[in-house]
Amino acid sequence: MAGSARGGGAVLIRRAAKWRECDVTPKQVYLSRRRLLWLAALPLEGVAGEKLTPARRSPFSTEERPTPYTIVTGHTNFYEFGVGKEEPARNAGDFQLPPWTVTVEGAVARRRVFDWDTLKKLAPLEERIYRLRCVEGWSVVVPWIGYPLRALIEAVQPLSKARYVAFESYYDARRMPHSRTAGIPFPYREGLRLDEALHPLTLLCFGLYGESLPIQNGAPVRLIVPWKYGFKSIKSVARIRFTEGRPRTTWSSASPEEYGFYANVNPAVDHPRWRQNQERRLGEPGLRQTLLFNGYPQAAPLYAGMDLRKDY
Ligand SMILES: Nc1nc2c(c(=O)[nH]1)N[C@H]1C(S)=C(S)[C@@H](COP(=O)(O)O)O[C@H]1N2
Ligand SMILES: [Mo]
Repeated sequence: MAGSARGGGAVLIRRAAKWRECDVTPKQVYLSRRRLLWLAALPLEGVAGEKLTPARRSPFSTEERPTPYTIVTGHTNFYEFGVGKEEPARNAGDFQLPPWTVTVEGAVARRRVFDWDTLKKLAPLEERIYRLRCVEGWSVVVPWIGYPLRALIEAVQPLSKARYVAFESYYDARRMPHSRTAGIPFPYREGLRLDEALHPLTLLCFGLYGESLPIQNGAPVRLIVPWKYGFKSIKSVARIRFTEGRPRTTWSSASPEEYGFYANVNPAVDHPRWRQNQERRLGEPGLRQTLLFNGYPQAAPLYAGMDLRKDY
């Protein structure tokens, strides 16, 4: 029986201020039997694993060597499918995506529900090889496939009062039982200032390594904001809302003194309990220096006049 070999440590529930992404102990054993039952009851259409051919390679791509596919897809953070790095790949293995729509609402002239085909064809797909730096101190280089989020924003025409964009992940507790012990509330939420969302580096991402996104990397569509810590790059986006006020986001609400709204990669601003000036590039020995804005200085003008230590 799946899970029987994993043993069952006590679930460690900590106060919100003590949570980190990496220190909530998983507990999944007692849920595995129920999981099989409802998977059988809910046959849904899937779209993962399809070949994707980007029209071009973006000039924003790094020349750095991409992290091997097995690491990019094997070591992930996706708390809906468990908190261990190898858990999402294992637990999402037989997950069937529901027929996908993305609802766009709030302060826009054209509120709409994008069906999957329309969303995917909104702009030409490009390959973008980006660094991704997790706040936990590891990084990867990934050949993502997608188009600038800007294309979607232009299609819905934000009203002049819109200043932020809020994102919400797909969530179904029954179908994501490992999420119940993750220690954070779901659905997962993230947000950007509108000008950050419009920045040419901000990618609406449909694939990696020439194929549609594996479930554990955020199928079928996710955000990639390469100059920010990885938790801003929300997976499996189902809802996008344009707002006047700054939206509440999952990690900055769970532990505000540890995770800010901006979460720009910054080697000079340490996390309260660990340093941020170095990182471990997965698949490589040793440590690398972490770069301001994760090595994307094009993002710097967005924060002109701001104190990056205060607005972290
Ligand atoms: N919905 C959702 N999105 C998420 C997460 C998550 O737990 N749930 N984890 C975030 C974190 S902490 C990181 S580092 C990146 C990791 O992306 P990757 O697993 O594809 O490398 O996804 C982010 N997006
Ligand atoms: Mo992360």
